[in-house]
Amino acid sequence: MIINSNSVADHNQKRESRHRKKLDHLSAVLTEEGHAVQPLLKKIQAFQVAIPSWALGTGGTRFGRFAGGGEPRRLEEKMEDVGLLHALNRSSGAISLHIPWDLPPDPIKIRFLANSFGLQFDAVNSNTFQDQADQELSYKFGSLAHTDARVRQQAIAHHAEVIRLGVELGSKSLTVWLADGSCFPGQQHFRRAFERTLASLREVYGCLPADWRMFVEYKPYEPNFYSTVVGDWGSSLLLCQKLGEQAYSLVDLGHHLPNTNVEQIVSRLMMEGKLGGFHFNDSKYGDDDLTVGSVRPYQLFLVFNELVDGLSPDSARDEKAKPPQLAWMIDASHNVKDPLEDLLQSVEAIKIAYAQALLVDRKALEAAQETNDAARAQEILQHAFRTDVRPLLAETRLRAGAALDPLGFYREDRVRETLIKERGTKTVTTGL
Ligand code: PSV
Ligand code: MN
Repeated sequence: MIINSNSVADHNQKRESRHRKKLDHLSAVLTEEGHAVQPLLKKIQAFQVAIPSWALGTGGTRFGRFAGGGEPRRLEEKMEDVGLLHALNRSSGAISLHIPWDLPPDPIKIRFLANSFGLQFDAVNSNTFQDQADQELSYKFGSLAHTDARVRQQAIAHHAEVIRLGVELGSKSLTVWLADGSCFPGQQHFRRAFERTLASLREVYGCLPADWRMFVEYKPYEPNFYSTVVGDWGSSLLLCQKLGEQAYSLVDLGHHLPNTNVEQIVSRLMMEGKLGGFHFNDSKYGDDDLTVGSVRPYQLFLVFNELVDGLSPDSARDEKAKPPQLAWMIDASHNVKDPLEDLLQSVEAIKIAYAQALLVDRKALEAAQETNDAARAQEILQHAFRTDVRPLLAETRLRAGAALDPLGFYREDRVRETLIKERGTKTVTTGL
């Protein structure tokens, strides 16, 4: 299915006068507060969030999965879905593949198809947390950390293959998330498991092309419940520092124990020039993989507050503090919502938090911090957080030819119904 640009134009025309009123009001207020609106709009428009191929179908829990209809059955249809999202918001111009769930049948054709939807390939993801049907050795007791060198070699070879495919697609980074760990005290020797992981990762690192980056994701528990080899940002940072300058830590917002101060982790990793990117999602308990901003939008804003602070040239007190281009990606699972609606909401929430963080009066905040004025610091942050920036986002969409109200358009245009007609009601996407 392709979104008809005339229908988008009709949709926008019906809403434009209301939108203008809201934008004019907000622009006047922001200008009075000393913000330059056009540069703000430019920054918001340029912000793109990659969509993971595995979030396009209905996810599930270990108790069950309740699929909706019209879900993408293969890679080409997943790309078509990301193309739909991008046509509606012009902010989702990249897809991240998981190998072997998304083995490209013909990389040249797949690249051509991506081009036709205006999409790029974001990080490629390896998978050594499951056994595949044709796999010789099992990952039941780990992969890159396994006690058996043959299993480690198999996992290293898999990573080399993922990089090779990524090169063919034009991807520029590899994300490694390892399920390796233990379920019981005493099951695994912590130091030896870490050392084996480092040695294996060094071999994978050696396969990276010079212009690639490796992202090392951490997670405190699940599927292993007692210990995880790369369980926290400290372990990830340690590995990345030992691996070299192409290795960076990746922060998945759901991969922290309850009440962890994620924004402080973000600041520390940026300080060391080792923050590589994000997997955005929201949660109440842990790796819930809920819609971004649905449970804790203030935390999301605080994360962006650190990002904007760290990315601004003024705050870079030395060269090391300037991180390279960060990778922004959603990593969510949709159990009860239509995945495409959920993703539209997530992208919007991310961009709202970014836009609000751009409004923080950094000089005033620094002054409040230096004088230990906690009340003033809170007022400054919450003033930005409570500003309704949605007209700015809508304006960037209007200018880019996207929909003023992407979710509204999605429903009016009956996109899901069309996908069901094209693909059927009982479809299962690869990898879920
Ligand atoms: C693990 O929970 C994770 O966050 C990793 O990023 C995986 O690649 C992804 O989910 C999909 O299973
Ligand atoms: Mn993740």
